[in-house]
Amino acid sequence: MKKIILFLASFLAVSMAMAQSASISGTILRPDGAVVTGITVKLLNAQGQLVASTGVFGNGLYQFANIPTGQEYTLVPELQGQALLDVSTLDIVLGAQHILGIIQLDSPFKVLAGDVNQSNSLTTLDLALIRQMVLGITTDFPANWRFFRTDTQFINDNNPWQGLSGGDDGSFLLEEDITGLDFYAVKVGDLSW
Ligand SMILES: [Ca+2]
Repeated sequence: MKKIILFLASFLAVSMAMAQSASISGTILRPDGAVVTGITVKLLNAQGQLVASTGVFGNGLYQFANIPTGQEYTLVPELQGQALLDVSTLDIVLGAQHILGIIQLDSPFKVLAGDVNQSNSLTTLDLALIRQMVLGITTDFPANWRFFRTDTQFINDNNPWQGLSGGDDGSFLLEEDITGLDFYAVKVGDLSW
C-alpha cells in the first residue's frame, strides 16, 4: 500500500512538473489575409533574452511548445527585405490625400504603414521616403515590415499612435496554453491593400 501511495505521489509530481509548461500559437498574416513567407518569430523572456525562435507555416501559423509557465514573455516577429513589395506611386498619392484631408485611409494599419520614419505621425517626410524607394534611390526603409497584434484597440483610427503601447510587440504572462495570439504583418509604405 505504501509503495502504491509513493508511486501515486511521484506520478502526481511528474504530472505537475509537466503542467508547468505551455504552448503559444497564433497566426501572422497581412491585414488583407495574405500569407507572408520568411517571418521569424522570437520568444523573449522578461529580461529580453531569447528563449526560442521559430518560423511561420505556409498558412501563417506559428507555434511554440513546452515553454515554462509563470513567466512573462514577449513575441517579436521579424522579417527583412521585400522593401518594394506593393509599394508604388499610388501609395504616395493616397498618403498625400490623407495628409491633406481629401480622403481618410480606411484602416489604422494603413496609417501605421505610412509612418515610414517611425515618427508616430504620417507626414510628407514619409511620402518622400516612399518616393525615394519607388525611384530606386533607396533599397530599404528604416523597417520594411512592422508587426501589430490583431486585437490592438485604437482610440482614434486617424491617429493610431495614440494609446498604442509598446508598438509592435505584445508581452504577456504565460499561465496556460495560449492560442490565437495573432499579428498583422504590415508592409511599410503600402497604403493601398
Ligand atoms: Ca512619419
